[in-house]
Amino acid sequence: FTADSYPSLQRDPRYATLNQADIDFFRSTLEKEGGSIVNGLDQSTDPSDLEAFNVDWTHKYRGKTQLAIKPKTTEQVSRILKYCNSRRLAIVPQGGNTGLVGGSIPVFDEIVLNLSLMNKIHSFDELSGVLSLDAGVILENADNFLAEKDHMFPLDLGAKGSCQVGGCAATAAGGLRLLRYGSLHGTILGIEAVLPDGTILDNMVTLRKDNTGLDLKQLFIGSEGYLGIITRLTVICPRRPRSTNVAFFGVSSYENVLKAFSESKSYLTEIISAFEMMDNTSQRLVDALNSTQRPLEEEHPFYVLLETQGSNKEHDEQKLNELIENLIEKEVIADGVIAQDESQLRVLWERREGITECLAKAGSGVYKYDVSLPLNVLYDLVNATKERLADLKLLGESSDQPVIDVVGFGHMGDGNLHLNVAVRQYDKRVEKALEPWVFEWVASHRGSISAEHGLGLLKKPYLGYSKSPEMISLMKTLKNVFDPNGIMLPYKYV
Ligand code: FAD
Ligand code: 2HG
Ligand code: ZN
Repeated sequence: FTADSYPSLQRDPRYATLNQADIDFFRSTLEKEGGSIVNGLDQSTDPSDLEAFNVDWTHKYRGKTQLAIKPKTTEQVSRILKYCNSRRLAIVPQGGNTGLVGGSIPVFDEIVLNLSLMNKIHSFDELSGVLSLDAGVILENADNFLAEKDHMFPLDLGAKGSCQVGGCAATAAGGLRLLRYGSLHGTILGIEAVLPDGTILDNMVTLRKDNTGLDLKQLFIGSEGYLGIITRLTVICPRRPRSTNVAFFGVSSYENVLKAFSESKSYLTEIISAFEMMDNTSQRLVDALNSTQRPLEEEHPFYVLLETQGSNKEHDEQKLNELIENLIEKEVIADGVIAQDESQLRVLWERREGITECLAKAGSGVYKYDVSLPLNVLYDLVNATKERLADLKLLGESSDQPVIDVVGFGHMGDGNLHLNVAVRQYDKRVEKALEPWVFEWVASHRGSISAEHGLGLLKKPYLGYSKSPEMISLMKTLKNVFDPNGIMLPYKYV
């Protein structure tokens, strides 16, 4: 995707075009305090240096920025935004660029404001578990830091080695253990953000409770950079569990996956930390690219990865074993294994966390739909999608059929399905067959068209399937209050 392939998207002429005086301003603002820029207007800059800022993780979207700015301090962010606002230069904030909805790269020539140099951990209070850090800290680095203090970051996801805590906050990322540790809307206690006019909003609260006026930080969590730049966060972090167990089940039907979920919650109550569902197609894709052996000998239509985290290994193992005996006895699961050590545990998680990467390598493109649905109809969407694509003769083995596979997996414990359609190459016929059909299907089953990945460019036209006209209108009013010149995240979100 480039903007040229969507004629309905036009560069907004109200935005200024970058010139040499702008570059001089950015350079003088940044370089003396350790920030940096990648300047495409300079003939000596290798065009490939800007490539990483212009292309998204899925390689579906490509922008044409001529400038990436990497500030080092909040004050620099403030001066840059103030300048861009006065000049009406459009901006796209960028964290680790792992987002899956085309939000983190420019559509046209927006300036990329990349947070990667703002990567300091500022403080950690071992008694309260409150961590204070820059937005550009990589999630895995934050968690490794906390591991040394016997704590953990309350969010974990497959992109942890690249995504930044600020990017996670900006997308309200959900991840693998939301069912246990809750949403970032609850665990982020404070935020420092810079508004488009340069105002620094210091809301770095370290208190669990703070009922003083409107909770403005919540507007930034999940705002995808639409209202301003998140520069710092405070996060409440739980103790690292002393015992973690992982089981992997083969299940004969989706109905039995639902039963297994209900029984697991009832047996494991306080120690359940993840319940992830995967269909067999997803596991075949993992087999094709992953050298590790399948955990279960036979193939099953569905698989479940179940994790417990607690403080007493013996107690947790006993509970898990009892659950498995019960599930096998009732024929809810067909087969199952429990990881016996840390390396087996990692192998089992790789079967789940590796799906996205394997999908990306299955063909030359993937259409991704991240939706919330009532659990009883969650997998019906995958079946309905397969039927539709087969009826339209788009799914099949011949090389003129663009769709290779339709895959369903996700955070079952949170009612979150990841529907993925892997294609030999991106194809307008597939896109037309799926959009807005998928969103209509989701809305008609009272679901949400974005469970955790956000709206970005992909879902902007479809927000009306999940939000009423009154709510969308209020969002636009708020946008005008925060960003009257509309310099942040143009062409996307709402
Ligand atoms: P980016 O991709 O750089 O940006 C995302 C959006 O936030 C963009 O709109 C950008 O403009 C904005 N933004 C970024 N930083 C800031 C900031 N400091 N201030 C304001 N706006 C900002 N998501 C889940 O929810 N759960 C998962 O389990 C999950 N697993 C993933 C697994 C893989 C392999 C991959 C590739 C992605 C996965 N994601 C998942 C997608 C998810 O959205 C991101 O990984 C993460 O939240 C984005 O962080 P980032 O730093 O890469 O942000
Ligand atoms: C996950 O849960 C991520 O692994 C990515 O949210 C989902 O690839 C996807 O569709
Ligand atoms: Zn996910």
